[in-house]
Amino acid sequence: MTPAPGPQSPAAPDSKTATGWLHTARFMTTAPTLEFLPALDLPEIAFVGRSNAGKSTCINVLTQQKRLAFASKTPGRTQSINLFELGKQGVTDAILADLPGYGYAAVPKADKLRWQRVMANYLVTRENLKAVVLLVDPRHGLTELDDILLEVIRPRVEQGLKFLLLLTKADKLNRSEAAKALSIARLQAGGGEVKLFSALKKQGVEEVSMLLWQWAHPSTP
Ligand SMILES: Nc1nc2c(ncn2[C@@H]2O[C@H](COP(=O)(O)OP(=O)(O)OP(=O)(O)O)[C@@H](O)[C@H]2O)c(=O)[nH]1
Ligand SMILES: [Mg+2]
Repeated sequence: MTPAPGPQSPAAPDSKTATGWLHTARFMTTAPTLEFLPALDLPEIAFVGRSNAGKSTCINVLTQQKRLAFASKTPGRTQSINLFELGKQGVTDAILADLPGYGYAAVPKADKLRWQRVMANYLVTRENLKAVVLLVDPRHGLTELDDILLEVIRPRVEQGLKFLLLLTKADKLNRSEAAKALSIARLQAGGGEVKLFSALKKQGVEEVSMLLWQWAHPSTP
């Protein structure tokens, strides 16, 4: 039975509520492998994508903190999943997860394969995973590893996992390139959300913030 919309459904947030919520972010823990990740009963939103796609920068812009997530000096080398807590007045109500990027050419093959396994395991088994934000540089488009990731999460997306394909570094595109990148990405996102984002120009910050807020605060029937 579909519940009638009423006071139980959370109102769509205004952008201030959503951005203010993201600004409460604080470091929680770092885990080198899945066994070290704490089991949590809070909605978790994972940021994934190629090395250098702009994951850490995106998290820093959304949370308005310069160095919450580190942009690694040696990209692709980080083997850790970093968790950040969200929630006003110390009441944690959601988690952001910054995952190391994949596809960095200079990483030894064995390390690459190990990390790809860790990430696939994370995406398949993380019980409280509520949403995945896949960051893609639209100048490169989806790579083979991005496609594999989409395949890995597809069964969970079909079961309700939220998905956002975020086209980063939008400041590098002119209007027609941006429009073209959006329409291509919409075809590839399989019905998931697609948005343009620029950390440099703060483009998409409010839209993405509101989406994440809604995902973390679903209506209770
Ligand atoms: N022009 C422009 N550059 C950006 C933007 N976002 C990130 N960058 C740059 O892209 C580079 C990589 O950004 P990171 O945030 O470290 O990328 P990452 O996806 O976390 O990379 P890994 O940690 O290696 O997986 C940095 O030099 C950023 O300054 C953007 O919106 N516009
Ligand atoms: Mg990073």
